[in-house]
Amino acid sequence: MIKIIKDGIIVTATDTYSGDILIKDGVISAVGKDFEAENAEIIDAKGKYIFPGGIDPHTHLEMPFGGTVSKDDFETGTIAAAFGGTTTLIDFCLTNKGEPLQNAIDTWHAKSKDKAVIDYSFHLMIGEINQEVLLQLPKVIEKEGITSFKVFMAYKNVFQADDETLFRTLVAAKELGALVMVHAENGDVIEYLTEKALKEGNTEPIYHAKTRPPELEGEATGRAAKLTGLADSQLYVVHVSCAEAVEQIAEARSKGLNVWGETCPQYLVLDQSYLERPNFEGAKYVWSPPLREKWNQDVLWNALKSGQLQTLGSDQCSFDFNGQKDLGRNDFTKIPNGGPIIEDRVSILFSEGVDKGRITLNQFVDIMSTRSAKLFGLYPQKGTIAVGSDADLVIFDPKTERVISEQTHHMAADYNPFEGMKIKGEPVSVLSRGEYVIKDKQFVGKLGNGKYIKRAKYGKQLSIEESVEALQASKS
Ligand code: DUC
Ligand code: ZN
Ligand code: ZN
Repeated sequence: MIKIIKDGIIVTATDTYSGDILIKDGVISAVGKDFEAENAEIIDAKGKYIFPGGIDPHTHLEMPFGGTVSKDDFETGTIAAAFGGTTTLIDFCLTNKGEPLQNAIDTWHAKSKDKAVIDYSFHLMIGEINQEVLLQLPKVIEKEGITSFKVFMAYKNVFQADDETLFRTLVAAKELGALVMVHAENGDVIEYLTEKALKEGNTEPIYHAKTRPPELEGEATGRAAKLTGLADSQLYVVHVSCAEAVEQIAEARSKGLNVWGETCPQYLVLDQSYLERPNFEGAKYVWSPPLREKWNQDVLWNALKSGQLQTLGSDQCSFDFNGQKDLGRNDFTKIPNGGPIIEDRVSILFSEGVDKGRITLNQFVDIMSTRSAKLFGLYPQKGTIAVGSDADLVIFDPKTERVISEQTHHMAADYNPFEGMKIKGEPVSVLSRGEYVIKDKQFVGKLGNGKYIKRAKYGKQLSIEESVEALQASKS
């Protein structure tokens, strides 16, 4: 079936123009003016923006964490993502020390393949690195198309890896063509500060922030950046929350290092004072790194605008307030970290960023889609509007006004951290490979229609033909 999206304002990371998009066999087959075709479905997009589908580079769906499992899975999580204008996500596959990496990857395939309604891929956590792990990595890259590895510098005795592991991962990634991602906080010092806080009887949610000060994020970010320089490798710092970390990334980049940074909507619009909300409400706002003092928000926006930070991830890792967050009612260290963000990532960036004049429309597309496609080996199959690219498209009404609420969101979690926030702009329809997932604000997709995407190596773009081949291989 041929579809023609007519008279929309087409926006990419570089251009804005009005025109038509012709979709055939799931890909964009032409972009131009006044298209007509027999038997084509015509979609009127007058007055609407057409964006490439959003790419969320950072999610944790149905992930075991803190004695529980994150609430949104590949069904509710990808449906909510689609409502919000995201058509591809990259989820973190957690590994267990001493077990074959393939076991973890198989576990992640099993929980995603019959549920996802949009396309997805995986990053792989590296918790240890030894000869056995090194021997498995080429297969992870070649067979699975997993070209990004995640190292945790925090969560001592759970996920945390030491500096040797980080350095060896950086060296291996350089050789193999992968991007190393870090959760950058100094886990050893956090451990000391949390033990001290609990010993002194300080158990409320605000102590989560007080025991993870910004200096520890800045220190870990700087350390990871320096090790990257030494290994002549490449680094992507996830969920940057504060000025101290931005400074370290900017310094590394000024020296020409391949260091990239991501922030998240929560750090752009919420702040540390939310953790002090009464009746344990502060637990809804527990993330690691924690929310920071409000002035950091301007630093993060400026870093997105100036390009020192390049992407926006949701760090989607949702937990119910009742029954999950309250595991930590008497001890802030037991509050599962994270929140439901996946649905509002794109809208918040548009409303607070473009509508309020902090970033341009083209920067918005780059931050919410294109740059992640380029960094994570999805481009040009994903992340742009071009002939041959997947028809992953968002028809977006910039004029709608709405209020974010748990009452109307599509995530499974029982609260929304942005409750009551006024938002300008909303996706009206969302297409994944040419098929509607959201049509006129209604979900019309199908569970399992989302495809696993194998990604190209770092710095190496697949040609459109190679992308199509890879996609066909993943279908068979
Ligand atoms: N931080 C969170 O807040 N949640 C999931 C994992 C993480 O690092
Ligand atoms: Zn993290
Ligand atoms: Zn995360």
